[in-house]
Amino acid sequence: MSFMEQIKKRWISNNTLLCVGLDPDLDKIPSRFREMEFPLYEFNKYIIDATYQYVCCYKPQIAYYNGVGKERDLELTIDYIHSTYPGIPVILDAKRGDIGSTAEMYVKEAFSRYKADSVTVNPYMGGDTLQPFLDQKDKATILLCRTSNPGAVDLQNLLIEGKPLYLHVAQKAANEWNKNNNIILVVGATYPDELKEIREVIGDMPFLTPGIGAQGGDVEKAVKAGTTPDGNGMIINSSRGIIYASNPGEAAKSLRDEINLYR
Ligand code: OMP
Repeated sequence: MSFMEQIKKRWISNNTLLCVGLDPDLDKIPSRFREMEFPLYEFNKYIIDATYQYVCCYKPQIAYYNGVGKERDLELTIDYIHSTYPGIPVILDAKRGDIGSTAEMYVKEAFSRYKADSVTVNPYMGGDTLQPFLDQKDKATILLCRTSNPGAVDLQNLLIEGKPLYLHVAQKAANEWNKNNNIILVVGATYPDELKEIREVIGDMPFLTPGIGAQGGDVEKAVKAGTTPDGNGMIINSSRGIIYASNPGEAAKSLRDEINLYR
């Protein structure tokens, strides 16, 4: 089953738009995991076992692993999700993007090495650099469109031909690049007006929406602005807000329920 089919199924069968971000920091995880051979993997297993019923997918951010030489923990984590909870897809958050021949290697990294189902990509080098990702019909390519951080305005809001750059990205994605129907857009929860504006121009293309929890995004505003008319269309990520909660299972359930209130 393709990523898009899996995520749509999971939105409905498990009634959830929540994505838990697996961004474990060795300095912040409980000390009992630190002495283990694969500390980040063991911590992730604890998070996954506590939250799997409440999520539509998981999103490990690659820097938390390769920044500290823990790539094996990432491989083991993705393998654990697929083998223990089949039907829950994995987004590798790597924000790749480079000329075509290098992009081919990034495709191998995400899909052959790590066996992710989807990957985040920076679209600013243009359509040819996205093609190797988009050619993977069963995988989803998640393009940065309007990110959640305060400095997003520096470039993404610049007006070009009267329109902010992020709208150009959204429209190119919807009208030119999405021949295989496998594009998702990153639009942060911290900017609900932009969520609404982008939703209006792109129809029902899904959003990956980070910025809930630690970054302070408002759940009600984000869900109301970003969902499609059927109450789906969003993958809403929280990383630190869930993984460092005293009870991650309860935190995931409560965020899923809060999201569902406004769908
Ligand atoms: P928390 O703020 O801890 O919930 O983490 C947010 C996660 O989403 C991190 O893995 C970020 O790298 C990622 N992210 C953003 O925070 N903002 C964006 O605009 C895009 C992403 C992303 O692509 O996932």
